[in-house]
Amino acid sequence: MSMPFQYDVTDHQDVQAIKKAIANKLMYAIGKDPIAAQPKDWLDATFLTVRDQMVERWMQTTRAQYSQDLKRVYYLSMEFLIGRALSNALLALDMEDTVRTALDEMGIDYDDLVHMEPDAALGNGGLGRLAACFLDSMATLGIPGMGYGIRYQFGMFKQRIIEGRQVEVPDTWLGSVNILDFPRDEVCYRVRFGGRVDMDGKKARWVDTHNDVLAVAHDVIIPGYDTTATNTLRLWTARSTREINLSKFNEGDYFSAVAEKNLSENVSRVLYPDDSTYSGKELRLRQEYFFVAASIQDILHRHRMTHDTLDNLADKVSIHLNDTHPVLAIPELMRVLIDEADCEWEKAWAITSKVFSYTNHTLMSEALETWPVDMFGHLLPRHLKIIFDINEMFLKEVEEKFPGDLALQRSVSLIEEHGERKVRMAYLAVVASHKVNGVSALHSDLMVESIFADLAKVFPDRFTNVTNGVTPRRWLALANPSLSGLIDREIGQTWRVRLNELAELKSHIDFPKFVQDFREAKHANKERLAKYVARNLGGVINPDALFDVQVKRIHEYKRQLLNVLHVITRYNRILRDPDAKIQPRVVVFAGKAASAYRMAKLVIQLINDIGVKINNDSRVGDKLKVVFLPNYSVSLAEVIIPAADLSEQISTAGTEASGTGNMKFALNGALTIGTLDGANVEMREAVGAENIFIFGNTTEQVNALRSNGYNPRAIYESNSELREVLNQLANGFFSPHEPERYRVIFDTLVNWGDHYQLLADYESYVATQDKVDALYAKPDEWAKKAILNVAGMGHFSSDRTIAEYAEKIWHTKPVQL
Ligand code: F68
Repeated sequence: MSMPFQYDVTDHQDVQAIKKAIANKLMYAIGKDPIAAQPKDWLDATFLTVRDQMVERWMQTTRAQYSQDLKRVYYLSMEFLIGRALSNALLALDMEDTVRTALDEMGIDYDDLVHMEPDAALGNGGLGRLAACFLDSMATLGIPGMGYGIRYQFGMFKQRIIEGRQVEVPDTWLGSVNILDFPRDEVCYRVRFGGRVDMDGKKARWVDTHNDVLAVAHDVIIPGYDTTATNTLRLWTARSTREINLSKFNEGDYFSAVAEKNLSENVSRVLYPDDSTYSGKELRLRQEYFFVAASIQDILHRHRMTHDTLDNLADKVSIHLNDTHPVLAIPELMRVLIDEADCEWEKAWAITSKVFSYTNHTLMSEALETWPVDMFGHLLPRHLKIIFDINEMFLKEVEEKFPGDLALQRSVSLIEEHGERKVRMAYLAVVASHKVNGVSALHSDLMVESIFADLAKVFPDRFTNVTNGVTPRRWLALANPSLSGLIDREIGQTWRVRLNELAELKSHIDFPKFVQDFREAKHANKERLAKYVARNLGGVINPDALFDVQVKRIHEYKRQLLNVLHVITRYNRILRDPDAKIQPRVVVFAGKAASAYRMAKLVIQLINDIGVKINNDSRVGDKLKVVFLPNYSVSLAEVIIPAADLSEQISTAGTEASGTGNMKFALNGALTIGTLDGANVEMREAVGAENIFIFGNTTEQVNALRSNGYNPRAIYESNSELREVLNQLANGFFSPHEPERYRVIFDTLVNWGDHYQLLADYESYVATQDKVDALYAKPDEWAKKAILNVAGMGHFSSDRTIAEYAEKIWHTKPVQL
């Protein structure tokens, strides 16, 4: 697209100043002569230059936050999936054009440079990315917020696909660029483990701890968009309390001297790469306590700098728990208040239960954390005692409200008593928080009907909903310049901070030129993805085909397999009638499987196997291609999502808490094919039922099948197309060298109950895919519906989400600058 009057939007003086600054950084901070500098050196120098600009804003904001004595929000999360920082910072500071020109004049390509930055992949999936979107929105809205997490040495593993199988490779992101973070050696707290407790009334002395470790802070600046407001993400790294064990060292045993140091520093070594089942490992419990213990000390330290009492803590501090992973912050705050700040138990509890709030992200029982009482008591004896005390007080309250209901008491107890005794972390979170929220309307309803049903009887007003959102800065402005530029031309640029303004696009579907330009923007993004595929996989995909995309963690409940069943169905149809007209499709998959999740890994292998078969079948040609893109990440998502025509959101109804990919796709002009699950339900409301492809059973129908008997084999027997597909899996059609490879998938679906009810939804899914084809054959009608999706996504900005948290839960106000 060429603009008729292109003028230089960058100020010449700014460009010269930036050039000089980058050259200075290159010489004086990196120590490189520009003639000898490598691309990485230029990246670092640019980073440092941009960081200087951020630091001024950062200090201004920090000073204003202190002087206005505002209530602060602390967002505790084991995961922050922030992705690349440089391009995001340049967007926030409105410096992209200036830096691009400056680099260009120095012979450096801006796009090459920003793409060199590795992702900070300190998270698994949706939960971690949500935390990153929230930081962006809190900064942009000026809410005094701070993220606390762990600075893992190894983030989310890198995924390689070797002979169709996932292979995990360590992610050594810290080895490369890490210029945005400020190490704070002086911000350092001791975190204790083990030992025993000497009681003195309700107060205790926690003594004889061992394997203590130091938590050292690293600060990452989080710039707000189009505001001087910035926030901080503080990540903790473990450092041994003794650099090396001197006595062992002196005895000549160098290795065990160093081994001890390594052991204690293991606590921040690696992110647990599992988003579906909690590990139950002691190291994980250590990680959880490590980061909350440091965070609580830091929070109280900051409070005490400007207040001489903890009595007003709940007026000045809100601590938000991102799932149950940081829930140990509750007994930790109680411990500090009682044992160290001489608070009475009742007062400590009054403060604690006003400070905390908790978000639940899953209803799946295998993901709910419960820690064996034995392990817990061994590692955190004082905290276990506090939890027992909280439980005693709480069960008394239950007895008062529901006298004699022992079944209820057993059901809501913080300690699971049958089998090995376990601490129920989600229950502790509910009992100690003043608000508990789910992440979509449906999920929040189900939450109080299922996992928290009995707790909701005790605390009916505690539960609420805050539907997720995504930041439009990264997920539209940065990821999709073609569409962003077009939207700017139509409605101006302020949608970046007021996403509801996208609704103005609705009336523009009547302008053929706009519809045409919209189609061209989508096409450009599809070409960009096709190039990526050619460069990274060597395959050719046709940008004129329908791009049908499912990218997310690989999990049975997300039903990538249902998608596969449809792909094979299409393949069979093509072979059965090679001359029939059929809408060409490219079906794109990406996502990581937890390393121990056998079925998820097998699904990855299956996708690759069917890809080999279908993509190399000359009878199929361009009609169908299957692509598995390795190593799904934030940066890869930024390339894939803008290129999608169709977004697959096909989880079994009632299983996906919200989904946030669904929002990113629709915001980028894809139509959704989805079940009535998670936030899909609200997206349908927002974009209009006629602009989304909904199929399959509802949550009620899913539950009815579960309780009244579900017979997948009967479906298998009665549907011939489905039977053919499943037989191909059973008989090795896609794995001729190992015919038994996918029999377990056949059995899971046909003989072992098909827990996620793929077969129940198959017919409806395939019929809906046929409707998708029919609509795609009318490109303008398709484009208009896609535009109405973009226009309807205003509600799903994380700015709206954060504004709701601030008002309903945190009661915080923005800083005045
Ligand atoms: C990570 C670690 C553990 C132990 C358990 C779960 C996870 C995790 O990553 N969970 C996760 O991503 N949940 C997702 O949260 C999103 C944000 O709320 C939701 O949109 C998704 O529906 C939900 O699955």
